[in-house]
Amino acid sequence: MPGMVASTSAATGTLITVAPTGAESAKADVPALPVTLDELVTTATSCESAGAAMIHVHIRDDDARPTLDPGRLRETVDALRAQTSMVVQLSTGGSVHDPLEHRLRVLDAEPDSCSLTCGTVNFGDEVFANPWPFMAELYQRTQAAEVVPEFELFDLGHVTGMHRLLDTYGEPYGGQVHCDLVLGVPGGMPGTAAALVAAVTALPAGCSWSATGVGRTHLPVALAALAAGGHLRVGMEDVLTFAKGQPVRDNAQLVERAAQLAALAQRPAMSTDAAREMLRVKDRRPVMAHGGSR
Ligand code: KMH
Ligand code: ZN
Repeated sequence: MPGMVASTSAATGTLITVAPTGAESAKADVPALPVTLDELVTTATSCESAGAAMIHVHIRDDDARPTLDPGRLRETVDALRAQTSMVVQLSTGGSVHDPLEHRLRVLDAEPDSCSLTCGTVNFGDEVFANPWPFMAELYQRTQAAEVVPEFELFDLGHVTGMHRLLDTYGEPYGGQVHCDLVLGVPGGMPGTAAALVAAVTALPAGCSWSATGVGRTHLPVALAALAAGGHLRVGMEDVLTFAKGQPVRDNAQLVERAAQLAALAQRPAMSTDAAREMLRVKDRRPVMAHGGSR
């Protein structure tokens, strides 16, 4: 099973990605959700201290509703880049209601990385639309803009969609194929070790991959991912209950637990520098005023 040894970083550490906000939960229901730029930056710095090396970003408007406003996206990327050293990944998934052309424009904010979902999937009562022409256009735009895509795989068929992109348009910017398996979405693949292994087995040799289980599948998927040599995504986009009857305190709590699990697995949380090297992101960090190192 070549996919089971696909991670390029299994020997050295675990990439922890934090997805702190998402587009599905309302601030009114989840007061700890970071929705303002200040809340997002504060969350990012605490999550970086706890071991996260990449942040998957959805932003909100003044009413805490999901938005893909280009100016806000740019401001968010700049602030995260100035105040953390994490790899900044913008969501191109947005919310299920965002038009495809708005999702394509996300790259204009010049993130280090962006999500790229490899197929349409039922999403609870909604549909998360990712038709082939959209995927193909977005992928080619990542190559032109020198942004590292993270292939989001909600279903086994999405692995096939990713292979089709790679076969048709060639390797991603930087050359490293990096995937994120999202399990447990109602309509996608179930959050089980068996489903994880089925998907991982079908990944391209040499790729790196993380996994996240939504809701109550979170811990089983995280443990299975570590056992199979993968990396971890955690955060309030995917999970709002820390343990039975215990709401998540904040995103850093989830990152801390992921870092503990990674350490137990003898693959401690990866530094931001190691993540940049593994993912081969373009260094867009501003050179410091004294002209020295970044
Ligand atoms: N909000 C979901 C419909 C992504 O960020 O690329 C899509 C999503 C995936 O969260
Ligand atoms: Zn997302």
